Amino acid sequence: MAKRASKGRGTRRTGAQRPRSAQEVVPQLEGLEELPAFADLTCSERQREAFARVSAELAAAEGVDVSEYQLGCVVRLDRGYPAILTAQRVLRAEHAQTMAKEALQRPAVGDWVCVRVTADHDTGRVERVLPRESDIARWRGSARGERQTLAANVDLVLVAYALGGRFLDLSRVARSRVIALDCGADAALVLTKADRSTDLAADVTALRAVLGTDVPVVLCAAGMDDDEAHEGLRAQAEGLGVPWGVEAVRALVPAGSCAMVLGESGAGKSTLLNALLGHELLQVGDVRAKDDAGRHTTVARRMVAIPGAGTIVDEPGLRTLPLVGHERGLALAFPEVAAAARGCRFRDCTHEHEPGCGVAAALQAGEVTPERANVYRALAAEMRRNVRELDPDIVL
Ligand SMILES: Nc1nc2c(ncn2[C@@H]2O[C@H](COP(=O)(O)OP(=O)(O)OP(=O)(O)O)[C@@H](O)[C@H]2O)c(=O)[nH]1
Ligand SMILES: [Mg+2]
Ligand SMILES: [Zn+2]
Repeated sequence: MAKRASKGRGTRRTGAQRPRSAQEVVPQLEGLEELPAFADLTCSERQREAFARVSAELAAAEGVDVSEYQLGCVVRLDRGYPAILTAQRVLRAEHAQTMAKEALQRPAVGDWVCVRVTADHDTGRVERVLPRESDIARWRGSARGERQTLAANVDLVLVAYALGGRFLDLSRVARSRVIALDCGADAALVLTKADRSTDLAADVTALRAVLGTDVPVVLCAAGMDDDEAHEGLRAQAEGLGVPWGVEAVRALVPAGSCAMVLGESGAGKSTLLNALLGHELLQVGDVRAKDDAGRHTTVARRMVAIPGAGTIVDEPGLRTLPLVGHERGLALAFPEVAAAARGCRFRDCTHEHEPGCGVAAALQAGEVTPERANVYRALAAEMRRNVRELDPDIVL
């Protein structure tokens, strides 16, 4: 039986209550299960060099021994408090005051950091975040909001999308991939709750038409217990040429690599990770009967080591994924449409009705499909709108 949230929503602090200290809010280190081993995490050469440089500089500036600085990886973030894994141990850490003063990047899960650990303390202090190989971020609070890093140094974004909803949200799936590519990671689509789809073939065909055939797609129903039904779905998936089940997800995340799950609340992300782990580590929540919406069960960002594979970061569900300045990601996700758009007569062509439109010509010539052109147009239009809102003087 899966662990379930006792309440629909997290209890909210009211103004009258005193703020709780870190010790009260943050789970004790003893309770941190399934952390990866330090040796299983991959730190790039560039990050190692940065660590050597930064720790030497800090040691010289502080007049302390360089051995007080260690290389660590942020494996958990609970309400902003990181847990850091070093070659020696796992420790809670606070942020160095200089980080706020100098407006330095705050660490995210997956970040490699330079952490100061003194022998008489059981907590560390994050001094610097080392350069990121990828930075999976989303725009929070529409176009005038801010970029929020969800996870760093992730190789692959597992876009979790639940089948059987009111409609198949092609734009949601496409935008998730655009964001992953824009942020320097690859993306794979994990279609969860396959048992709820009323027409698996139609769903897969429609998604493939928009994503193209080179995007890995996996079908699964990790939250369904019925073995017989699983076999039926596996056969259907095989018939459609789509890898089936939890093992197919595991195969996407080879040892030494790091992935994260990205999806709406209730998409079944934690359920999937529990199935990969082989036991119910992560809390799973109900969805609202009315509209299938999840209840934001996962609140911590947390890296778990998957047996026989790499690591995966469980994430809280995200309702919106606005596109703001993701042109590069859009071009990477839709290269043939972006190439056609470069041939448009007008620089601000919307590819809807303008004369001399390269996309319209490519559609005519069959070089671009209507399914992909439609989603590209919609996402590009959204980006144009958002950038205007961000800065009314910019014309795209
Ligand atoms: N029918 C069906 N239900 C599933 C499946 N996988 C998950 N569920 C249900 O979907 C609900 C939400 O699952 P979670 O794993 O908590 O979803 P989540 O994406 O982690 O949600 P947040 O943590 O809120 O972001 C639970 O009631 C699960 O039992 C599945 O394969 N089939
Ligand atoms: Mg969850
Ligand atoms: Zn055009």
